[in-house]
Amino acid sequence: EQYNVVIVGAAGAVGQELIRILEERNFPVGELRLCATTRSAGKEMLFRGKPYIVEATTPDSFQGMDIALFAGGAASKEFGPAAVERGAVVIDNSSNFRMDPAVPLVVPEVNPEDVKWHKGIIANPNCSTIQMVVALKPIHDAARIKRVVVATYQAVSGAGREGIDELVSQTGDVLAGGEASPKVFQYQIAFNLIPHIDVFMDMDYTKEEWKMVRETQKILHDDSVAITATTVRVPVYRSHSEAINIETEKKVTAAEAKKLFEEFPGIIVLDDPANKKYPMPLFTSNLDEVFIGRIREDNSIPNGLNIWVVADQIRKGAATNAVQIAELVVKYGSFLK
Ligand code: 11C
Repeated sequence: EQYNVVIVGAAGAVGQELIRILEERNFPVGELRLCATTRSAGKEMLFRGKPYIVEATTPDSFQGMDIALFAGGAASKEFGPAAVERGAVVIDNSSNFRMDPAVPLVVPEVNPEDVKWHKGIIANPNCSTIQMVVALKPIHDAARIKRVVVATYQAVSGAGREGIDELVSQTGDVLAGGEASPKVFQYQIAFNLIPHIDVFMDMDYTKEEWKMVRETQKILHDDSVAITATTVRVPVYRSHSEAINIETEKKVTAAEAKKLFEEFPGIIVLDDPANKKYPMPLFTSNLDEVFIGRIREDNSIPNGLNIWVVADQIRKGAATNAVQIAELVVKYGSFLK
C-alpha cells in the first residue's frame, strides 16, 4: 500500500532532509506534494530522481493527502487544522502544538504508543530534547531518574541554513581582520559561544531550556523528573552535543549504563577513552543514531552518572524522527480516513 504525502516547508534545511529520508527509508510514498511559502514556490526539487516543483501552501494542498509533514515555523498554526479537516495526519516539527495535552509528542524509541491516541496532529519534539530523552529512557526504566542537569552545545544549523551562512561568512570576515556583523545570532558566533538560544522566559531561562524540561517530562509521562538546562550555541555546523548529569533512585554503575545504552534502539555507544573514542559532532553528522560516550559514575553523589550525547539535530533531531513517526502511523494504521 502507498500513502500520499505532502511536505510543508520543503525548501528549508529540515524540508530537504525530509525528502532525503523518505527516499532513504523507502517510505511507501504514493503521490508527493512539496509546498513552501510563496518565496520558495517554483523551485525544482528531486525525489527518487524525479523533479517536483515546490508550490505555495494553500488549504487545498492537503486535499487527497494521507500524511502532512510540517518542517517547522508558523505554517502548522496556519494550515495544520485545514490539513486535518481534509483527512491528512499532521506530523509537526514546530513547537506550536507540542505542549497541547490533546497532541501526542513522540520519540519512536521512547513512547511509540502515544501515536495511537492522536486526533489529527502528532508533534515532533525539539532537537535537543529528542537526543536527551533517547539517552534518558533506558536509565529511567532501569533505575528511575530523580534529577537531570544538562548543558548543550548546539550547532548553528539549528537556526537553519542562515545560521550556517552566518558562521561561514563571519569566520572569513574575522580571519581577514574585518568586522563580524551578526544577523541570525545575538553576537558574533565565529570563535565564540553564545549562552542564549531562543527568547528569555520565566526565571531568566530561555525557551530552548524550558523546552528541554517540559517536553522531556511529557515524553517520559513523568513530571517528577527534575530537569535543569543551560543551552549554548557553538560554532559547529551540524550535530548538537550535550553534557548530561543524571541522578537516579537506584544505583547504576558505568558498566551497567553502558550495557543499557548498547541494548537500546537508536543508540550507538562510542566510549573507549584509552583509544580516544568518544562522540564528536564532526563525525555524527548525516547519521540517524544518538551517540553516547564519556560514561562515568558521578562520584560526588551516591547514585549519579555523567554522559556525553551527540546527534545530528537535522536528522534524528527533526527529519528522521518525523519520518519514524510516519512509519508508526502506517504500522498502527492510525490514519484519519
Ligand atoms: C536550535 N533547537 O537549535 C533549536 C531549533 O523548537 O524545533 C529547533 C526549534 C524547535 O536553535
